[in-house]
Amino acid sequence: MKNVLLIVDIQNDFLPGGALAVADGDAIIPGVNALTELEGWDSIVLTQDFHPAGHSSFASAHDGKAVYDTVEMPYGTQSLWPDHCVIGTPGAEFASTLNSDAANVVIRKGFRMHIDSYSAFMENDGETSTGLAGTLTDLGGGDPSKVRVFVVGLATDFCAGYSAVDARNAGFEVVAVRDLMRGIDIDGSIDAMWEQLRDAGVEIVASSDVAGMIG
Ligand code: VGL
Ligand code: ZN
Repeated sequence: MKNVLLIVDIQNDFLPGGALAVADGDAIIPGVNALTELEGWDSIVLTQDFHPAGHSSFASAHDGKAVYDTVEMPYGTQSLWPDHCVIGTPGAEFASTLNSDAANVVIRKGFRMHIDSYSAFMENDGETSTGLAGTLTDLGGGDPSKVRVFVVGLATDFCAGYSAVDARNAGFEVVAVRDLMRGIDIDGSIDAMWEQLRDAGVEIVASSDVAGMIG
């Protein structure tokens, strides 16, 4: 079994004071850094939400729409967000306290003007791959079931959660590290995501369990 640590969107705009702040988002950083220091990872992947100015997922790009409203896109319903993680701005950068140097792969997502991407694997149209599934399948010698992806990061109910679901859909073993995730919570979306993760066959563990699993 190959073990991969997938660190989702620990960027300034998702931390307290940021444009799309996740409550307590910064509280997970020491624990995430501690995981990066463990021996035994075959790959450490960072995702970076990375939007051009005026991105179609921003409420500001739609006349008469407010943050958290939805719009119909050709690919389905899209939630609208404050402007965040705009390419070239400090908000798009990784948290300065994150041990980002530990990662050998960085996946940028949401950089196409007309498609948002919550997941590290698939953009919101459900068709456009980020390439990560191929990279990790290669790590397993062509067999995704030989790769286990440990998911941490932000936000539980959006990018981290959908990354875990899509990792299962791609055939990987998936572990969500529950105390190293934090959510946004729109109308119960955190609880709904935990249910979706359990239904998808994602294993849910505490960060203190991880060393024993990859050792
Ligand atoms: C995210 C909403 C919009 C996330 C990113 O990282 O969970 N959520 N863009
Ligand atoms: Zn975004």
